[in-house]
Amino acid sequence: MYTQGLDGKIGPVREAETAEEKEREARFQARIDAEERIEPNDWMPEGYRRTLIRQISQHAHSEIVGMLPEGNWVTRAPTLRRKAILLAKIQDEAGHGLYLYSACETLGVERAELVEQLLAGKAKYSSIFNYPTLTWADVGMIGWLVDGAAIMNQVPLQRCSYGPYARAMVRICKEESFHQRQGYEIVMTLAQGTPEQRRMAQESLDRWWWPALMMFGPPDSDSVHTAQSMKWKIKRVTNDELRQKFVDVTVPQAERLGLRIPDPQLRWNPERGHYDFGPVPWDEFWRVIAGEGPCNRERLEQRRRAHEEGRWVREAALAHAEKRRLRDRAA
Ligand code: FAQ
Repeated sequence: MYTQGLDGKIGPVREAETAEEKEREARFQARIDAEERIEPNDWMPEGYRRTLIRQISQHAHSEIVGMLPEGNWVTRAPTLRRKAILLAKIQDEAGHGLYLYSACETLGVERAELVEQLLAGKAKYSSIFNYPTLTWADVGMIGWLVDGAAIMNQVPLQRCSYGPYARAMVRICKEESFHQRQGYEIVMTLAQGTPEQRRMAQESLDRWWWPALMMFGPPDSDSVHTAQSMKWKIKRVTNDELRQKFVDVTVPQAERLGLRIPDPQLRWNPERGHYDFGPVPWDEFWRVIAGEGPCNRERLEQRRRAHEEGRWVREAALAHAEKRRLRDRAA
């Protein structure tokens, strides 16, 4: 198994070597098997800690980079009400990023270090945020499909074995479910609108459907981390199982909207009790996560610029904290 180290480099997890180490790992696994929560001060295998840092930091980065595609529409939202809702949603995503960075810091890594990894292009964030938002319908599609997929993945994470991550997920899921509904409502308005609005919704669904299915990660057969993460109960459900669940709940919603899912092989399979669906374009997925998606460069440049422009705020906050500390000490 391979995990990302604190330096952002991927390396093999060191196996327990001595009898004492093996015994400690066995006790740890027994706690996991008994559904006990692992807390920051508890002993944990290095691989468990590194896997969590990798996953939680990627998740935090996704929330932060995820603000950019929607942010593109704040100035062009069609009404004041839509603008206010969109602003609130984007602020929620920033909040999610902050809870997640905080959860990650409980594992002994500094947030500044994690942000550095993102800006240096060493850390991943969700593939979905490397696609452009070309029309207002895309904002609806992000809420309906992207937040919908995010919730599907995050609900089981509320039962993750690591306490701080699981607890962060509870609040995040509540907010994501509101996000999903606001997206669905935007798409519904368009789907019930003029022929041009309906076309806009359909064209957007055509572009977002496959990237949304890719959010769940590669097929289980190609997923390097799933087996160990399931054993540690970091992940509770596999990538393919979640993808299937997402398809099963989303297809009837599309039917209700009168929109067509762009997959000629999609059909209900009564024997399996699930929808069968066509092959996901995995080549595209691997290209996007290797940095070659339509907007990868733009997203990182925008984050780097924002980080640079926010430098004076961070420095001012630190200077203020230092002044207060000195004042308190003198008093
Ligand atoms: N994008 O072995 P696995 C949101 C990487 S939040 C990019 O299956 P794992 C809110 C994976 O990291 C969306 N990379 O990995 C919002 C690994 O590479 P590594 C984010 C991906 O970790 C909504 C390699 O492929 N949610 O949307 C992706 O067991 C609207 C092999 O994969 C989370 O992060 C991908 N889609 O399973 C915000 C949830 N998939 O690290 C704004 C937490 C896989 O070895 C607007 N994360 N990779 O270099 C997870 O549940 C898991 O990490 C998975 C991947 C399921 C994403």
